[in-house]
This record gives sequence, C-alpha cells and structure tokens, in this order.
Amino acid sequence: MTTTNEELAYDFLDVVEQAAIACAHTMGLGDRHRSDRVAVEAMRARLDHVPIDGRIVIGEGERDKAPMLYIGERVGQGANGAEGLPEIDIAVDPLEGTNLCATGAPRAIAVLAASERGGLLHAPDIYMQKLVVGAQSKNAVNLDAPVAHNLKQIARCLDRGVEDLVVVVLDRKRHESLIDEIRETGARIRLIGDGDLTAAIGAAVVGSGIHAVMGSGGAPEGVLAAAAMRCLGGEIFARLIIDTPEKEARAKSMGIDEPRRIYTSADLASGRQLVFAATGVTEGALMKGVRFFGEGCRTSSVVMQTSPHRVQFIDTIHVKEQAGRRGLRF
Ligand code: VTB
Repeated sequence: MTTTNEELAYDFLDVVEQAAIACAHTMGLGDRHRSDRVAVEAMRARLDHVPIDGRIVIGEGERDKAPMLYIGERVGQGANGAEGLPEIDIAVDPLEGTNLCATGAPRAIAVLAASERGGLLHAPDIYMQKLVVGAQSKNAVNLDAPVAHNLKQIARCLDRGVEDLVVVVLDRKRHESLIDEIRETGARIRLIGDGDLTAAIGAAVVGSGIHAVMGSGGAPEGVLAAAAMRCLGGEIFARLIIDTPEKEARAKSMGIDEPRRIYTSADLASGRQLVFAATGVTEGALMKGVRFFGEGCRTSSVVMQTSPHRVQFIDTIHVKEQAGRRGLRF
C-alpha cells in the first residue's frame, strides 16, 4: 500500500458504506442474524472490486463456520485472478453491534481495517481485557493498576475531577465488580448493551464525552480498535483472557507466542500503512446512522490512515440511478 494507499482508503470507505446501507434496511426488524448476514454479503460483494490481493485475517470466523469473510479467505480483485496487486491483510466487522441494529439502538457501525501483509494480529475469537484511553492519558495508565488509580490519572491528564469522567463499560454480569469499583471513585459510567469498538473510537476523540473504555469484549474487535488508535493517537491496553488449555492452544496455533502479555495498539496493529474505515448504521455521536430518502441515502463515516497520516469524516449522499430528476431531498 504505497502509491495507491490513498485511493485504497476510498475503496475501503465504499466497502463499509455499502455494508452499512445494506444492514440499515434491517434496522429494528429484531433479527440480528439477518442484519449481520446482509452486512457480510454486501461487504464481500464490494470487496471483490477493490484492486488488492487481499486476505482476511479477522472476519466472521473459521472457514467451516463462516461462508464468507472467513479467516484466510482471499478477497479483492486478486482473488479473481488479477495479478501484481498489493498484498493486503484485512480485518472486518461488517456489523459491529448486531443487536443494536436489530433493535434500532444507537451506535451500530460497519468496520474494516487494512494493512500491508502481517500488520494486523491474528487474534482468536476469545475475550480480551481492555483499557482504552485518548492521547492525553495514554502514558499515565496501566492495565494492571487499580481502577481508582487509572481514573485518577486520567482525570489529572484531562485537568478535571474523577467525577467529571465518563467511563464506558459493556453491561454484562462479568463486569459487576468492575462497575462497583468505578462507582466507588465517583466517576460516571455509561453502560452499553453492545459495541465496545464504537466506544473505543469515541475515547480517542476529544469532545466525544467518553474518557475511557474498560472491561472485556471480543479480541478481534480489540485489533480493530488498535488500528483506529494508531490513526487517532489514542491507546488500547489489552490482554487475551486465556482461561482454558484449549484457548491457550488456539492462541498459539494462531502465532501468538506470549498470550498473557499486555498488548498495545502497536502490537495489535503493527502495520506501517494502516487504513481504518467505519460507517454509522444506526445513530451515533461521531457517525450518524444511514438515512434513506427515496432517491437514495446518506451515510456518515470516518476513514483514517497512518500514511499519509490523516483522519477524514465523510458525509456521502448516494443517489439511485434514475433519481435526481426531481432534485434531491435529503
Ligand atoms: C459483544 C459486542 C462487543 O464484544 O459484547 C462482544 O457488543 C462480547 O461478547 O462490541 P459478549 O456479548 O459475550 O459479552 C464485542 O463484540 C467487541 O468487543
């Protein structure tokens, strides 16, 4: 991804836009599997057009469990025989927050990250303990430090009181004691039903109203969050939760030699040339959801790269063929 890096970023933007538009049609239908399936199909179809020799490193699962976007699947024009294309590794979450989309709840997104080959960790689909903070606090926290210490440090870095902080935590039984510890500090909490990746992006953007994300979620989404952090300057501190010999063996078989160490974004997404693209499916603070208006639809996305280093918020109006004669009403 050298000379064509910028063009590829727009290709990847198109891929996440199409995935978001497809599953946004299923918003509120109460069928998360269907929402996920249409996002996967749309993403897969659009990836076919991208001029890369692509390989899925994080996707919908192992080959025997996922018909499309499975780990190891070749995608892009290279998969259809085109030669001489850049070799790119791809991590996808076609619909982050399937339940959010199925219920019409906010902050579902379609996501893709890409790197030159070898630049994204092959994370097993297990839980990962995570601490995500923005650029200002990243040198002052430690995944193994007590929650109260980290929150005090974040508050100091952000020049405010601990009670002024907002920490996002997935609303899960396994987080009961974490939530108690945060409450004891006086910090504010936003419990979310799903979507810790969306929250992680927020933690790295000043003004989003999120100052940290804590707790455990999916490891694959941790790698996607790491790619976003590399672009945004925030940081993720993470450790795989390996509580059975099977998980240990799985991690090892995926090339992870030190499964119990603390990873940062540079370990999880080590690529020199990273691209991260996400489009809002349902309403969110950073990205609006997809809005349909008869003649087409409007999407709100972020597309970011490490080289050249830039972050773009992109608002796209997609006009249906034949439409536009009456003028667009959006
Ligand atoms: C989900 C999802 C998160 O992790 O919670 C998942 O909402 C964790 O799985 O965004 P559980 O539902 O078993 O808790 C994420 O996918 C990403 O980390």
